[in-house]
Amino acid sequence: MDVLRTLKPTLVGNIPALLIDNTHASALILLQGAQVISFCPRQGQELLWQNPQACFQLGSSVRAGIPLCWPWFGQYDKNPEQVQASFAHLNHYPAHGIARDSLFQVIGWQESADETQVQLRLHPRQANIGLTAEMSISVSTRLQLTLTTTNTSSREIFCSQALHSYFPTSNIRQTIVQGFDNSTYIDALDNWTAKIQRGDITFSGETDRVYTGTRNQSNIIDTESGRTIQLQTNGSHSSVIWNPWIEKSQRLSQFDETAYQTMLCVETANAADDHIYLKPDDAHTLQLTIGEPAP
Ligand code: TA6
Repeated sequence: MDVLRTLKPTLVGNIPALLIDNTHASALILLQGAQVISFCPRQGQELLWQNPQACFQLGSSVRAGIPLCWPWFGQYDKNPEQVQASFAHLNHYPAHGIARDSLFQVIGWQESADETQVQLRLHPRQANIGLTAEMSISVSTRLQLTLTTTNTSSREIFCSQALHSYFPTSNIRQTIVQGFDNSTYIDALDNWTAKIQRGDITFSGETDRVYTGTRNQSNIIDTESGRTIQLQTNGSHSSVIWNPWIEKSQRLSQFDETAYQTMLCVETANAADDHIYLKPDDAHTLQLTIGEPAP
């Protein structure tokens, strides 16, 4: 890697990583899963939830930052039939797919006065997945992830995916998520029943919902601190909102049982009816931009 002023290779635990440090922000990216685990604007605070219980062990998924769910989201057998059929020939179906514990290669990097960019590519070790994933990450005053999935096979493939973003909050009970009013959601905690969201999303218990038909902007508002985190998306019309609350927190790996109080997941997805259809050589791009509103 040519020496760049703002991009340096490093290790987190035994996982190869990239540290980006420019005039706008700093970021830490695991090559495993192309997983951003920290993004801190120079003029602001860390925008991704920091998990003291996270384990950084090569080959095992890490509960922090923005895990990549690919080429299926969630439990494989809860996906649409076409997605399941596209990977029926595999013999291993980990939750949230195979990307988040797989090493990506660095295929490009650029720096300018405005941003530092890096491109990472996954060639799935099971060559017969038939897809490649490329993640472009741009660090400036905002963090931008662009995930491109390409069908490199000779067959049609259906897949689902999510950028499983963990965000910090002072107090989950004083946190709202704007941008989903009147959206339909599937409630994973109520037999996958379809419901309608009325007003802002608030949290008073375990929450695990797939919102479909969503628009491309949402805000996470920590009313206790007055902080807003803005999410802008392209190529996604579904979002997953998750907080494990008390009981599930006691069962989760890499998770302190009180941590539910200061985190939430707002996941930028192509899940449920918003899954992706790719003919041979087709590509789909999913983009997420995370930042704070201009002062
Ligand atoms: O995105 C929500 C969800 O599917 C929850 O059901 C919960 O399982 C969460 O992801 C975390 O999954 P993980 O496999 O990272 O523990």
